[in-house]
Amino acid sequence: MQSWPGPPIPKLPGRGLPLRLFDSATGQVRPTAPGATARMYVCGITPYDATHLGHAATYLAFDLVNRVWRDGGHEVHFVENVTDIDDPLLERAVRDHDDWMVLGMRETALFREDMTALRIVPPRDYIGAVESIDEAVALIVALLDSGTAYRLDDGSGDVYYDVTRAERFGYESGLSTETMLTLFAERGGDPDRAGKRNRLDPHLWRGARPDEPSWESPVGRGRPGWHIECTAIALNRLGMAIDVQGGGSDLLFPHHEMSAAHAESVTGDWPFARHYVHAGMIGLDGAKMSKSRGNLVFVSRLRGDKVDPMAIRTALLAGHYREDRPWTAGLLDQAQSRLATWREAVALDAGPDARALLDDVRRQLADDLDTVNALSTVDRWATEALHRGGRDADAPRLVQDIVDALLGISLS
Ligand code: 5CA
Ligand code: ZN
Repeated sequence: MQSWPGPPIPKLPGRGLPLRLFDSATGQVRPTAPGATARMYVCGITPYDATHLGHAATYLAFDLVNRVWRDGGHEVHFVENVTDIDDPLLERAVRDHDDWMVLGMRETALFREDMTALRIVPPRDYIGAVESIDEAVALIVALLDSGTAYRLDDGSGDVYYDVTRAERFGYESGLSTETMLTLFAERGGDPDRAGKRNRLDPHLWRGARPDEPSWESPVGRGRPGWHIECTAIALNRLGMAIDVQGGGSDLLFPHHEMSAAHAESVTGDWPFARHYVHAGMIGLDGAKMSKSRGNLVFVSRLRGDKVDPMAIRTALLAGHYREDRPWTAGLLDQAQSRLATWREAVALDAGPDARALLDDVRRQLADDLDTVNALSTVDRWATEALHRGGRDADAPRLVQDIVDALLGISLS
């Protein structure tokens, strides 16, 4: 699939620090330790509605991971998917008398525009579920051959994954079986489906149903399950022991737990990822912002209202990526005035020395992406530059480059 244009990234003097990130599997902030090329898979959108601020916040968090690694001297192989076939997309298309494929293409195009406006560094591989059906099928065949997957014998053509075959099942989320069952039922699973070996078994293949799109394959006619799609797309491009598997915290279970388990079953190798990283949920009016609830603020709507995308970016970075946090209009106002101050300061002919600022921002971001303090560090320099002045003629340009390269905020 076509990705989107990458923003220019200024090169900063010296080199950034190794990135430490909270890992859901161990419950600890641990150093990432990528090789020359860091490998990251981030779950993409299900394109049946426009990008809202919750999506944007999650993609911003992983954009910072990308930027901090690059500043540390790594290449980054970043892969993202588009779930361009799935139940919610089909339901929306039916509701609106729309063609599911055109709906997906339209919302994906809007997503690309939003990502471009927010200056998110694009993935090297941006891959749709539909275009990778053969990849998912190959994994399902391997899982059937090893007895890890099984067919229901009710004529549906459905294939399930036997979770008891995953030696370490549950290690990523660390949840009790009871909680897993609750979340599984809430998030697309079918614990009460008759004929399954275990209640938590997720489907790998959905046999063709009348009025639903389906594809011919060696496992029959139908379409792949959601988790195996992400497994296939990630595994075929990045391999095992990737540096980061990422998404919002609502994906930790079952989606990420299952996609990691699938990868581990197929390869016989462990772990799928060295860090499992999850962004907190953005809320609105006291509830998680979600397409199913409809309490949404769209990035595209704000852009349409002439809101500076850099203010959206700054507003979302003003909170820590792991915190569940509400979106408020006040956040946008604060971001706008913050940006105005920063822009005024970097337009000065000279300012206070900014080398300490570079060290501080690098240290703060390397510490589990502490954007809250990184933004305050820039505030302090800007306030000093505007009120006390400074003699360093290179400082305003350096600060502009730091804010651009590390925080992705363009002040020009
Ligand atoms: N296509 C799947 C992943 S393979 C999916 O979850 N799509 S999505 O469109 O529902 O969400 C896209 C990303 O945004 C996911 O990482 C999800 O965890 C994240 N997300 C969804 N809602 C919010 C929210 N309110 N706050 C923060 N992140 C969110
Ligand atoms: Zn996914």
